Amino acid sequence: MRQSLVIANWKLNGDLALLDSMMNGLSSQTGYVADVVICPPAVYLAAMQQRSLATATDSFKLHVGAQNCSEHTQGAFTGELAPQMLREVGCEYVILGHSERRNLYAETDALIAQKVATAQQQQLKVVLCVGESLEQREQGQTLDVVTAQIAAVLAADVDASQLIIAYEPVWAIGTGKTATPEQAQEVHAAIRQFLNQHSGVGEHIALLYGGSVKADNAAVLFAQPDIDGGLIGGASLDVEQFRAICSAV
Ligand code: G2H
Repeated sequence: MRQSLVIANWKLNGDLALLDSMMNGLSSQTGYVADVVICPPAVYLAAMQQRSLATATDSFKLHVGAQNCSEHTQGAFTGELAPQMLREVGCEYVILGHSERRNLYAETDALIAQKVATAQQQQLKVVLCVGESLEQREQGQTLDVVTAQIAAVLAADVDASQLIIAYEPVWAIGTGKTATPEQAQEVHAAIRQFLNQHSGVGEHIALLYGGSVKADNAAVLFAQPDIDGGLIGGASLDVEQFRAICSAV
């Protein structure tokens, strides 16, 4: 059975007060089917790990994730965070290849592949983000773009079976425009088929949808056969809304 996951990507938002209210709000309810991961800004990771341990019960634990990491494990790289440092403060997951990293920080497929390889070598579970721009979708290039982004990572020294892939159409990120369930399912099915053909792992790895997921559209997206959960930005900053999304899997 594939892992179901709901991952909060806080981006450059939130503070310790939100961390407390989010963790209290989520842990006061039980019965989530999905594993729930919070990826706050990196300065809050250690605090989150302490709170996660304090609020964990036999049936529920919040998992800690980072939004980025270095492709290096040490050295003269001012401002960078190495995967094993993230591990040491409790991170299990790391988001890599987010379109904001690709577009605002000029991260290339080659760099992202290096980051994935290093992160996996340091035992982080990688959430690899892929997705097309509006222009690429309108030109019918969606599947080519998405599979090329995945192929670049598979060409590196990575364990495909340990990847989690998040399909995030760039035109749906933070815009309020969500892909329709049919559009999302079509791409997820194609990604699964591509992974089957190239690594034989398509049936086993979790594929998440991201891009303006909210409490009122989560259930119908998560009901699609190839969507195993979501990567949630804006709506993960609201305790009640995020809790409803976690319960929609
Ligand atoms: C896409 C998503 C989270 P939002 O970036 O990764 O953000 O839900 O705000 O579109």
